[in-house]
Amino acid sequence: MKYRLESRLIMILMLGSIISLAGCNGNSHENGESSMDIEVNGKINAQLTSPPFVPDPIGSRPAKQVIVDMEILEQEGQMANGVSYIYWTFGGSVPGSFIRTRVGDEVEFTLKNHPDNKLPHNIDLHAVTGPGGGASSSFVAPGHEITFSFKTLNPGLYVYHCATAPVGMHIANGMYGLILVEPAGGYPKVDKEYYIMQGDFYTKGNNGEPGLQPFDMQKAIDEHADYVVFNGATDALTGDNAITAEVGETIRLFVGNGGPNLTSSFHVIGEIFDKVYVEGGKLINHDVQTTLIPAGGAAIVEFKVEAPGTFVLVDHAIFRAFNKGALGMLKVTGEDNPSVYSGTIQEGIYQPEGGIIQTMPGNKGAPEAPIAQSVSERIEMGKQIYARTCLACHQEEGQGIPNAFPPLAKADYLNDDVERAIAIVLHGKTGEITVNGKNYNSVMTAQSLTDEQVANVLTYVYSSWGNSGVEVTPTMVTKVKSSH
Ligand code: HEC
Ligand SMILES: [Cu+2]
Repeated sequence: MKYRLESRLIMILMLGSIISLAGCNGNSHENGESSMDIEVNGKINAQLTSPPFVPDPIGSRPAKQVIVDMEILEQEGQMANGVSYIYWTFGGSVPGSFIRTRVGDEVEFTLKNHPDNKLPHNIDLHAVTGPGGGASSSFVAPGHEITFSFKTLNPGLYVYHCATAPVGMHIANGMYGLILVEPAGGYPKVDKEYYIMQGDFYTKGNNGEPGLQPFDMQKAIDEHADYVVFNGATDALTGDNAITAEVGETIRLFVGNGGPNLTSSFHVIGEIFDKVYVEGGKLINHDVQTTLIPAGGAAIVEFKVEAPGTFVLVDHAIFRAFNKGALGMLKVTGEDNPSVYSGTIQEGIYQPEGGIIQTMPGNKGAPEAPIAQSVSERIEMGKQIYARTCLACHQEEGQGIPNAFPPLAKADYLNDDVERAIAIVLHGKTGEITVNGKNYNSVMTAQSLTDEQVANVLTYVYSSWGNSGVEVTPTMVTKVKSSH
């Protein structure tokens, strides 16, 4: 039911952008007129950086044609000590590569979907004035690339994210980042700049449960986050990964919130923000303790570090910081400044003693697919492969996702024809099919598995969730393979 509601919402959103397309010719933004008239002068390749780093400031450069080349990678990474996760990324990091432009630039954006990826993706940049923020022009299947262009009309700090259905799932897996549009002449100079983005994650196992943790759709819908983190992982900004500065330096943080669900109460323990560009826009607030960053929003905060020590970045919804990972560190070195602060300075004082995240044993090094000696071994091995390869789409209990991924549980299509199912896993499937009376017309990409692995995963599927219980052997897989 809830899923269906979601897809109806997407349709309404899409309809909305079609209507707005039809309803207005040209740009109705307050300063659209003048920014649209800025002429570009030459061409450059955008410097893209992974967090916590940002590209060089724009300074006084004139508006140019800016070439952005972004590759989507689906890859396993570490969420917490001993806990891994399959992240979907823009450019190989969470958040995705930082893009830095100035107002009036013409961005020529190429989005590449790596051939090893399993899913189609796209990009919606909040800095874009146009239908779907580019999403409707950038839908790209694995092994393809697509180019679209836009002019940056409004200065500010903007979120970009994937907007492919199920949208929430793509965002929850890490598909977001920031694009900065500097005003003409750039922002005032500071000594250090960093890129930080909060995100909430939903895993099958609870916080700290070791191993490869699949995405949990129901927890995401219920907004029960297992992890709330900066830059995609609990330790992305702690210990050796801390950001650094020296006493007396001015710091600018570009802070975004990918969500998908939670609003951030962004705070640096022991600092006061001298300036906050509220919501990443033009309005500047002064002397701020904690700034709100909505899901799908951003803020720019600036402060000067006057005393040495470790300053801790948190979401001040404080259980998230100490129990779910929303904690980072800024290490400031230099001379004590007793006129500002003269207490005991202890590094790491705020490390979460909640402990689970820190002490879970690693769970790496499972041997590479050995040969199953019995049906029960085959099912056990198949279960692992399912979790790694199929679960993202067909879901934990094989229930699928309505209108997107067909069910495997009690699926007539699956149970009616074993050889057809083998062929689908080997070669992928496109075109309309009917499963349990519902139509699906989507793409399943071919899975790169050995014959043994295909046999194991299908045997697991057939033995689960009320299916027929057939054993699929490697010989059967080899036979189907050679008949194509
Ligand atoms: C990227 C998402 C995705 C992944 C990963 C994926 N599938 Fe699919 N699968 C689909 C889609 C979409 C269809 C429907 C294709 C169509 O509409 O033609 C489908 C169809 C099927 C079908 C036939 C329809 C049915 O419900 O019986 C089977 C069987 C199947 N997949 C098994 C698997 C197995 C086993 C794996 C893991 C080895 C897997 N799939 C991985 C998306 C995926
Ligand atoms: Cu995506």
